Amino acid sequence: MSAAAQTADQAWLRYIDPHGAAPRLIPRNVRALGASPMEQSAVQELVRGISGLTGLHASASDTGTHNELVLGTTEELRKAYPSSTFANDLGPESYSLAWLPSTTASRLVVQGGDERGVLYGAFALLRLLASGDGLLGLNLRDHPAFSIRWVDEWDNPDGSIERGYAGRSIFFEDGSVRDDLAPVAEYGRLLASVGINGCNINNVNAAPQLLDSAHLKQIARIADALRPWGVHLAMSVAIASPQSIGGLSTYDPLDPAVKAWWIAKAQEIYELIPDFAGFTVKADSEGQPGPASFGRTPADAANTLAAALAPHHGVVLYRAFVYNHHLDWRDPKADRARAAYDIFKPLDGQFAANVVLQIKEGPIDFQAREPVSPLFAGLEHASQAMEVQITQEYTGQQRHLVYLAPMWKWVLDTDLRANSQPSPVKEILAGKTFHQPLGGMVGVAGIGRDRWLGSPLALANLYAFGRLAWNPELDPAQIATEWTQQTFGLVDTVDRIVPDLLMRSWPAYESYTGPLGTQTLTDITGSHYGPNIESSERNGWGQWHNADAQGVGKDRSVATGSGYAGQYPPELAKLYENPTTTPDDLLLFFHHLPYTYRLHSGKTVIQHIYDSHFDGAAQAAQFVTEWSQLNSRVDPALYADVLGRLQYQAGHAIVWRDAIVQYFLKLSGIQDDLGRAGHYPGRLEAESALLTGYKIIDVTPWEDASRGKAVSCDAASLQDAAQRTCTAQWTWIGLSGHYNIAVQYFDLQGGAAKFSFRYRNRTVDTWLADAKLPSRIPNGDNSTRHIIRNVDLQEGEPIFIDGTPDGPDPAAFDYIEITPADAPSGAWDIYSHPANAAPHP
Ligand code: GCW
Repeated sequence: MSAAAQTADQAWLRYIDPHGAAPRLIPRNVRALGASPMEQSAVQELVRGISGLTGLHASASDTGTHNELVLGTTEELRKAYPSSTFANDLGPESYSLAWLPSTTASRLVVQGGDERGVLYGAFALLRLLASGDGLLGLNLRDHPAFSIRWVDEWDNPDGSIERGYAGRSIFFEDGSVRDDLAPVAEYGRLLASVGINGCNINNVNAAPQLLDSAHLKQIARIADALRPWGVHLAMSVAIASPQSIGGLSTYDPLDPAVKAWWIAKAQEIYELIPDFAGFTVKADSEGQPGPASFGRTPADAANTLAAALAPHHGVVLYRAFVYNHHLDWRDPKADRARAAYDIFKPLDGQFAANVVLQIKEGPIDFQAREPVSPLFAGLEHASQAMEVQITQEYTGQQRHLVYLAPMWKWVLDTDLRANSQPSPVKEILAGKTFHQPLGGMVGVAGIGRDRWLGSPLALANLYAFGRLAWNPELDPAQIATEWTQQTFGLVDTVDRIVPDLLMRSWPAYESYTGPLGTQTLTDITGSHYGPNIESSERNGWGQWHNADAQGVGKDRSVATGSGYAGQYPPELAKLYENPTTTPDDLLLFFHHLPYTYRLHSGKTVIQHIYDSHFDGAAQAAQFVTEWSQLNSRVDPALYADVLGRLQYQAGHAIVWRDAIVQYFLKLSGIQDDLGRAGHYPGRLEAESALLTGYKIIDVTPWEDASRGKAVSCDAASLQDAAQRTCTAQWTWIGLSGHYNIAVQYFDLQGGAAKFSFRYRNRTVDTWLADAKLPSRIPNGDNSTRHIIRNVDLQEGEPIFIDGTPDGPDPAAFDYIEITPADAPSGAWDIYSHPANAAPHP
């Protein structure tokens, strides 16, 4: 059985125009003046795109006609049309799109500053067509803001992907490069279409063997597949390689034999891959070996690699993600957020010219909200790239819709006021602020074989990353619209609703996870997915929020805290030093404050926590309603796929909401002004039901279950081998009427437990707990909501949940919640309709 091919058409390169809204006035003969692979890719893409979008036949031609699309570099165009004038100042990777003045011919020209510029110009033209813009009078030129526009893949040789949520690697399997690299070429198309020019193919926790000769030969094939799309291959390297695979007795970066080893290795790589982009390095971080073992600095290590790559024009992207994960949480001065600046600032000026410091956007680790890393302003003598995550490690792992472009844009626009001058991050990265030669953006993509990112709408993040790395001035909403137009075609309503959902998604996610800069509040020592508030406390990992009975937040002020605020240039340092001037959304990142502290919004901290979580979950419920309006406007399979995901998200947002709300209610002892916290009308706890077979369990962490408890049907609790099902029973004492019944159950990894809702001797609904969610024990990673709609209940009648375990999955569940069926959207979440239910007496 051959699996369906994985293609770029599954993402945004679809070239569809369901309602004939794209302009048709475009030449359909496409001719490249040069024979280079990139120009040929451009021709191929234009033929494909124009045919698809206009529904008319376009073709590649070698000979000129009177009505044609001509592609070439400035040099090629000058030679072909000596009497015409062409822009003479197009730099590398830049392009212009314009009609060639002529009275006899209609010639649209894609001019590239180089061959890659031609390719980017072709994609820009297709983007215009897909957006419905006419091409009459077209005269446009563009150039990338940054030289480095890379994606990083954290793929391992065995085919697994660290923090990947879309299946297995397109590059590796079983320790080798895959035979079938067709998806790699398709990925190259996708990357080129948004101007990404580099792809680092392996995990920064680097497997040393990938640098051995046998693997390098295989990896050269990957570079071959990417090359026609202008994407340079890069690799993560382990600093210990000279010892671990080179047979040397040391990997001390200043040892002459080690230096020689890297020089020879670079030589070997460039013989196989002449356009190799360079190395990415994670060292002295999270257990990775590094120069510290020899008393050497990151600059020593980076420069040794840089010297080996320099003759070949390669670069070293050295990650500033270096920190001690054995910090003492009792020490108020200890602070992981300080690490990058403390380690790298003193080295400023010591890095070779082809070293780029790769700095995560915030000082911790891709949380739902963090301040911008102060290191961007701290390094005045080094090129810098900002690392962001496209793969949603801490932002819902692609099961939640979270469009990250607004977050990235906020970082790019943040003015750090270095030396009290305007210095937005985007200008620092462009090398403008400190006059540096290189710089840019790196996105950890995590693409895999499951339709690239698994979730269809998550692809907007990959698209937006490329667009912002090309031009950080672009508006995330505009990018969302572009992506929607290309993905769905020009379809009324779709072009309004999809961008709207995307734009609201990050604020919603932030609202129902970690508020006010407390970071994500997820399980940071495990899945990084569901809620687990204390997992960040009392351990050395340093993602502390320091919540206690009086207040919450980490004091990072200079006066009384860790001093992190003082790492910013003076104007920002002053702002963050004091709670009254710190923006609300970062407040608890910088300050430990009482729950009763008043925010700029006028609310207390605790009331904000309650409100934001109820609002965020209500937003997620609305996403379902909004998407439902697109039924019959988008492809049915896609519609159903996204609907299922948004429904899941709405349910999981409630898990998040309830976990955070009940945790802080208990810890603070302060009631919710609106009376919601701790009160869930219509909710019938499993532990209060009449149980047959089911046993009451404590869920860990307690906040992940309603009131901390659930029921579980493990084999031992069943009375005899023949009995396979456990039952929970309640009596409905509310009014007779039609209700929706939400069942909150735990869908554990491994096994597919079966659940049924039964009443009046009839099984009304049955479903399997067969989703793939983290964790093998019942908790917030796998707590899932199933809704049975429109059930006619009579006052006083018994209702039942039956659970049949399967292997390691004990059909555990938390509660059911009964709400009137006619309540408006997000019905299960409406508090104005108490359902007057009561547990079994
Ligand atoms: O966010 C953390 C991830 C690790 C990752 C590390 C890093 C590749 O949880 O999986 O390791 O960051 O960025 O190096």
